[in-house]
Parts: sequence; C-alpha cells; structure tokens
Amino acid sequence: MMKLTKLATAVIGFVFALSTMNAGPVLASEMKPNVVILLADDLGYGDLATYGGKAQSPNIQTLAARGAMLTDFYAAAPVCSPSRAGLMTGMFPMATGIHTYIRARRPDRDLAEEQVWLSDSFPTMAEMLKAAGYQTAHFGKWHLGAYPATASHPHPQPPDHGFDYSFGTPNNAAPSHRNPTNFSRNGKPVGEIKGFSAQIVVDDAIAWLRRRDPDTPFFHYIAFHEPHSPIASPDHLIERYTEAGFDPAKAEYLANVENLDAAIGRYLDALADMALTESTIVIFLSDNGPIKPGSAGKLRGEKNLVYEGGIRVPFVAAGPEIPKGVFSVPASAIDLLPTISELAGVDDDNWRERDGVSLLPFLQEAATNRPRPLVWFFYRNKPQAALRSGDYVLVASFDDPKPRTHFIAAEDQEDILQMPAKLDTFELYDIRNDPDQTDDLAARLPATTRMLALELKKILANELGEAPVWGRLPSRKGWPQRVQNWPQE
Ligand SMILES: [Ca+2]
Repeated sequence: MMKLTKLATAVIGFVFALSTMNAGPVLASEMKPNVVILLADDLGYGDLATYGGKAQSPNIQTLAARGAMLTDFYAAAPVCSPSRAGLMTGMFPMATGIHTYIRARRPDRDLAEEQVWLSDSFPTMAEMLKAAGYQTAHFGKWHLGAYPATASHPHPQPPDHGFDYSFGTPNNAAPSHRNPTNFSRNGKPVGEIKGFSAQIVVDDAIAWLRRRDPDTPFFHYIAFHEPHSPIASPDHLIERYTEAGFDPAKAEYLANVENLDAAIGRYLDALADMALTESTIVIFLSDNGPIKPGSAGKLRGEKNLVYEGGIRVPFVAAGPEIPKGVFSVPASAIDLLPTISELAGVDDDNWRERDGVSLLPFLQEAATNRPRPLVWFFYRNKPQAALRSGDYVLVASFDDPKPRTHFIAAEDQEDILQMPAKLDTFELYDIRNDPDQTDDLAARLPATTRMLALELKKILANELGEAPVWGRLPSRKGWPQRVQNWPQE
C-alpha cells in the first residue's frame, strides 16, 4: 500500500474539474461545500484495515474509495493539544505556545495547574468559515484550554474561536467511553449520558444536521475520544476480536477502533439520507500516533515522539473537488485550513498564507516541494524536534538533564527558547526508502544534514520566539515528574 502513488485517472479527473470550474461561473443555486473534519484521538498509522492494520474499518474504507488517501500525512504534533492547535490555526503549534498536552483541570479544585490555552488572537478554521457564511459546530474533545471556562480558568471557549455550537468534553471522555459523565453543551454540563462516546458524539452531530438551516453551508469539527484511553468498547465487537485470537487488551482496542468506524458510518449514512454526500467534503484523520496496544505499523516510535510513528497518521478525504487516488505527497494537519479555504472558495488570501499550504496544487501536480518544510517540536522528550523536506527526515536532539515531563512550569518557557540553539545531535533518514528509520544517513551526508539542521533551528527559533508567554504558570518546584514510563524510542 505504501508503494502506491497517485492514480493518473484521478489527476486527469481533477484537472478536468478545474478546467470546468474556470470555464464559466458557478451556478447561482450552488452553495459552498459543507466541510466535516472527523478527528480520531491517538489512532495509529497501522491500526485501520484501510492502512494494513487489524481493526476493521469498512466505513473509512468506503470514504477512501470515494476520494483521496494519503500515505505521508502528519499530525502537527505527537500529542493532543499542540496537534489540535496546529489543525485549527494552520500554524506550526510552536507559535501558539502550546508545547505539550494541556493538563485537564481537576473538577474538585481550581489551581493554576495548567494555565495554557489556544489564544483567541490566532484566527481559526471555524472563524474563517463562519466569516464565509458557514454554520459552525464542534462535537467531542476540545483540549485547547479549560472547557467550560471557570473563574480561575477564564480561557477562550469554542464560540471565541468561531464555533456557533459546542457539545463535548475538556479532554478525554470520563470515566471512559462508556456512559461518560463529563460532556457539556454550550458551556453547561449535561451529566451522565448512556452509551459510547463515539455514538453519543455522532448522535448529537446528526441531531444538529436535522435542525440546521438548509440554505447555508455548515462546518462540523467532530473530535472523537476513541481510541484514546481510558477505552471502553461494545461487548459484541470485543468478542469478535477475542474469538479471532487477540488478547483481551488488544481485542478491546481493536473493537474500540471498529466502534469509531461504525459511528463514522452512521454519520455518513445520515449525510446520505439528507442528500448531502455530494455537497460535503469529509476529512478523516488522527491527532497523533498510538500508544500500545495501538499500532504505528512498521513506523518507528509512537505517541510523544517525533519519530514517524508519533506523528504520521491515517488521512482520507472525499467530496467535491477532492481527487480520487492514493497520494504520497508529504502533508500535515496544518495544511487543512489553507486547503479548506481553497475548497470553500474563501476569497481572502490571508487564509492561504499560513505555515501550512493548500494541498490541492500538490495533489494536482504531484509536486513534493513545499515552500517550507514540515517541522515538529515536542517539549521535554528526546528527540526534541524533526523536519521533513522532500524525502528527507531530520531528527534532532540534545541531552536535556531535566527529567522528562508532560507539564510546563514558569521556568520552562525560558528553557524552551534556548532549545533550538542546544540541538547538537542529528539523524537523517531517506523516508521513502527507509520508512522505519533504521538507516541513519547523517554521517554519510554531512552537508545535507548540516543544511537541514540549520533550517530546522531557524524555523524553531522563529516560531518559538513568537509564542505567547504564559503569566500564571506554577513553578517547577514540586512539579510531578514522569521519568520511567515514557517510551524511550
Ligand atoms: Ca491524541
């Protein structure tokens, strides 16, 4: 599957679609396309049957067959919050100041444990589409700050970022995907809901569709909790994988992914029932790599690492003007905002001038040369940064004597600014021929390594230098630290 390249017929079809578009005015009766993003949480590159994995995914498979499947698509970061910040803004997440996951506020106390959020000074995809006349709605996991806001955590909320409606949770579904108790609707807690999170989220999205204004296009950002822990899956699906010989933990995980696929199927069926399939762009992806028992396939590493397994994720998209085929162009979640701006015919060029780029010309021409390389950064885990330029992937690190941690303290902000200059160890991989990153070319290609290292340091220094400085973070002293239970490589 990874050897496949773009289908020639898809290119011809796409070029024809473009030439048709340019040949005359769009019919007055034609609305802008609806846009739907379906985001999985911690789903690995090797989990879905669609990507050669063990979890049955017939509905995602159908979506892929209708449109584009990308083999080299990346999350913006190897962990939830910065990944979502990049997706929402089209920016490298380093510039948003969200360098690791945002710790969830404990419901029983309001401490300054995690005073980090997506600033409403950064324009988002939802704001772009709302300004273009779309109805906008968020469903599921938020994880870009406190949700709902509180007096001690007065963080921007979905409406501050362009969403007309929001039904979801601050971070994971709690206590698990089964019968979650932590959903809120438009800022008001709704109490326990019976069922599984993926189905609950889709039920609410379908209900929204039924009451929408049919004369105005819509944007759905549906951020599923599956298959992030703590997982829970329907018994009948678990049994199927247990009977197929998987151990209990793996069976529950695979059942969880299949339940996610089933929920997506119900949503796609609802679109079809409302005759919306032909007018709706549907994009499916994951926010970062997996943790065990999830699978990154043959990619190296997993969640929390900037090796491929932590950042490369499944991606399929279908709908108006999405070419059909399997594509190997390097692409990222930061490209979605510029791509959607083009698909939705948003006239303001400012939306195209993000760190991400519109993917349409790349899919059309099979170009691989982006104006800027893709860059990843993750706080306090080694390696600390990576860059992809063409088929080269550079992985950068330095020996950080401080313990690994997920949490960011006040003192860390100065350390982060110094990190680009400290990077002194580089690995270089030809990712097309060495997708599992086992053959380090750095010693054999010193000039290339040096050039890419300089580029990476420059981009990181620029982006990190623009980030907000958080004023209310606690001190590192006494901070909980995790040293032992992180993946090493
Ligand atoms: Ca995640």
